[in-house]
Amino acid sequence: MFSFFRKKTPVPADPPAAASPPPLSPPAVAAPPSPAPVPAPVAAPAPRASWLARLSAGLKKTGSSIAQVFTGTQIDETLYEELEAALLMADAGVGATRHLLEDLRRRVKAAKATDPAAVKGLLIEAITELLQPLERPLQLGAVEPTVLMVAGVNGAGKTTTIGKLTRHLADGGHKVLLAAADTFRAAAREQLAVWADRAGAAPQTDKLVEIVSQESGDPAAVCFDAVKAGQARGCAAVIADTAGRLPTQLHLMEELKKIQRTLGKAMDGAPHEVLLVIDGNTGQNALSQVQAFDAALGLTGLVVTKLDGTAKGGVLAAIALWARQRAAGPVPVYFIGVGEKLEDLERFQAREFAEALLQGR
Ligand SMILES: Nc1nc2c(ncn2[C@@H]2O[C@H](COP(=O)(O)OP(=O)(O)O)[C@@H](O)[C@H]2O)c(=O)[nH]1
Ligand SMILES: [Mg+2]
Repeated sequence: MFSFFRKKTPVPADPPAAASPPPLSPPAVAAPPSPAPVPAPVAAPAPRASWLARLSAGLKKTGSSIAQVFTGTQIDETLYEELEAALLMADAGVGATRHLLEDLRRRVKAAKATDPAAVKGLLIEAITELLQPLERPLQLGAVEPTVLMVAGVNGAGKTTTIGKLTRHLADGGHKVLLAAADTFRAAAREQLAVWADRAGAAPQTDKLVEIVSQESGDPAAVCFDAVKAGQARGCAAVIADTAGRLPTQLHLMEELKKIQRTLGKAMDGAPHEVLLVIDGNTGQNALSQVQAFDAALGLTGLVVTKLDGTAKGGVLAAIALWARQRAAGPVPVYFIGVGEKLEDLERFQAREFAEALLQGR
């Protein structure tokens, strides 16, 4: 089993004649000095600080409007009212806003806080606790190949996210097969092929990434072939990139279910992961997307992209509140995207996110 971006654990040194691929290296910690100079990879992992800065910058507007609430001199009803407005503006939704305010009042009482600045710290605690169940790493490798199916609306960032994930896998020495099941848009095949090239471009990751596509193929058939090829070629992961669709396009949702069933026919237990990619700018609509795709497919994880832009970030709170009541348990947010480059994908961490949300810089 391996998980992505194990940043807090030191990377064990490879034995001299290691035959097995190295574990995924965490992009955030400084890599141990390597004896031989390795040509620069396509894009070196950004230091964690700069990555966090991009997240905070993206959420800046939300941060400053929430931070504004705590600039007064006393903790009174006006403070709570302003905070309610700021959380609603940040896309947290009515339910999560109410939950957070009630929790915050309890915390303020328990801490006997009198300074508004202290309330900000307590709000970070409240948000962290709400988001915590969403924090779970994506574990791959229990079965080979691990089959991932990626869904979402058009333009959410599916192909980009797949490119980034593939890069991290290939960097770790894992063989990946991409299934271009987005036969809906002719350009999508080429886009995925470009990502496959980029992902495999670094010398050490060369030949680790392959792509299966069919000129005018049925997406389910492409996925079937990809899983079979992945098994035959000893791939660690097969990732199916599906065409974007709205949950209201019922025939397209049926097609997605067919892809899921077909993956299961190609390999017992597949797809092992069903990921929904959501654009962080979608606001409250993101929650209805999550619910609809979950009802159709039974999601195993989420990726929230474009948090570097004008996203308000509060929708994660709305998703977290919904996830609490989900019969199958909370659906984790495996990754968040903060840019278009290969290294702009990071594991979701509840506390980090809560802090970035309230930064206000
Ligand atoms: N700023 C930003 N742009 C992103 C991010 N992820 C994807 N994009 C951009 O969003 C657009 C749509 O992405 P794409 O992967 O093609 O979406 P798909 O239709 O879901 O496959 C592209 O221009 C990407 O570069 C992100 O995290 N931040
Ligand atoms: Mg795409």
